[in-house]
Amino acid sequence: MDIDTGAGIGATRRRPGPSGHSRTSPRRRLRAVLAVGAVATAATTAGALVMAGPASAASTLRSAAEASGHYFGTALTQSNLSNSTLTGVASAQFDMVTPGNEMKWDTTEPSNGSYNFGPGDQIVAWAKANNDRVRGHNLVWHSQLPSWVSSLPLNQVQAAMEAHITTEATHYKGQVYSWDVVNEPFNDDGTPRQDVFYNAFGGVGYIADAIKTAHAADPNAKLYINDYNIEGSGAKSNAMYSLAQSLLSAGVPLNGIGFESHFILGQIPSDMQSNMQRFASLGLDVAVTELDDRIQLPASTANLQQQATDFSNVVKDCLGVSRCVGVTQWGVGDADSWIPGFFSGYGAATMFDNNYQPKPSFNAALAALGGGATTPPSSNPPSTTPPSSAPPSTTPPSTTPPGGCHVADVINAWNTGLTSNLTITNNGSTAINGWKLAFTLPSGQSITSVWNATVTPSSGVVTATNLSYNATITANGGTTTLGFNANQTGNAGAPTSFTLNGTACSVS
Ligand code: 9MR
Repeated sequence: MDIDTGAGIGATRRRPGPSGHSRTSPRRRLRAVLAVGAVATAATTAGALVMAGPASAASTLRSAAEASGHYFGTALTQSNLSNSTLTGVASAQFDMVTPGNEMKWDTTEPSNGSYNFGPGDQIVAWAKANNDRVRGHNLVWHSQLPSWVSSLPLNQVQAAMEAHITTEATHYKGQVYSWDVVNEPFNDDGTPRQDVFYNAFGGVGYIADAIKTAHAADPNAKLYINDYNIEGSGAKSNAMYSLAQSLLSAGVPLNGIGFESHFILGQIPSDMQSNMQRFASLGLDVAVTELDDRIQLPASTANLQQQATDFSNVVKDCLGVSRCVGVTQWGVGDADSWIPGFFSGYGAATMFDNNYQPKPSFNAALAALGGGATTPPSSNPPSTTPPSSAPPSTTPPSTTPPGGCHVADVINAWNTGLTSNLTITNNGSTAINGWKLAFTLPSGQSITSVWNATVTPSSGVVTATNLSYNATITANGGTTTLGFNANQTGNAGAPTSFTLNGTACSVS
């Protein structure tokens, strides 16, 4: 990515690094348990473990995406593969893998005619072992391009480009779902990037040539052009649209457009769905290929809620376009993201924190896919209401709700943590104004973050107290939701009982 023009914010360059394994948590009741090490089993296991009732939705991104014929992917690098915490989350949550760097020209053909597919092969082997597909990334790009290519006499560039594409696409023939054949061909103003390929061909003719060459090598791979800052309409998106139109009318076997989607918090283009739809209407697949949503650090609770809204919106934008095949996040967790290394002062851009704990954006993306909790934390409260700054209600808790209360507890667990989404129902005939929900966390669990409530203390017998905006739970079946992330050391069980304002609730 050209950082100076990327996503509208200046930056300094540097670079980051990565981090288990999921397994099933024994549970009873209404609960989705996030599985599992071997992804071969993740989708089915997660599905099989989900109990009846409103939370009978898929509990992982991959299973929820698959339920509607989509995928949910991640980028993985070679070094990621030695981090078992990271690979555990990756195998449980994602079913499409994009090699972060391992299929780029500087790795695969560092010198003219000398190929190295070892790193890419490792990623492909991991993906296969985990029942994942692979998005090949990429064949022709101005960046991560070895200097021998950019310093070739211009009349030798076409032959070098075609040889590179043919050799790499043939090596991975039948092993990749798609190829980003040409990556980032436009400047932000919509003019073509004048790289060595453009210069050698005297224009954008290299793009058609590259796609035809890739098609000849691997006729079954879906062939994409991939770029950033084309998610909403505008000059760059228009330029991509015109290019796609002309390629298709010339019979070039272009199959799809990749929308990288490196977003800034709160800045998801409102027309992203309609913009993707116009490409789809040309007969192309579309995909969100490198999603992240960067936050100025430190990230506040309100920021994380906004990020949840952003992820939810992007997922919905994709699901709203019938030819949108899937969403890929760029890296498994915040610790793996390129953002802190490239955009000084920014980070927290993914759905999993530095310790691979799911963030509100995970719950929101899962809910947008139709999985997980029935009421995602992202939808309550609205993003403009920062839960962190909302003081706990001073309203004294009302008395016992006649008719009782009910607590539904949906847990997503993995080997070192869990997310609990709680729905309180007031079955009484009078409204509750101000509430305290008390419960005992199983030993080894310690709450790390909370939404829609304050919780104290963080372990043992804890009390969750309403915030000002959700003090009232209306009568006769009114509900409110809250949730928390917790660390755990092997016991991902749920509290066995809950009391609301001192009265025991039924539990499911
Ligand atoms: O994630 C990749 C990072 O490790 C590399 O340092 C960087 C170098 O350009 O490329 C990153 O991935 C890029 C992707 O290949 C194309 N779109 C922009 C991504 C972020 O820079």
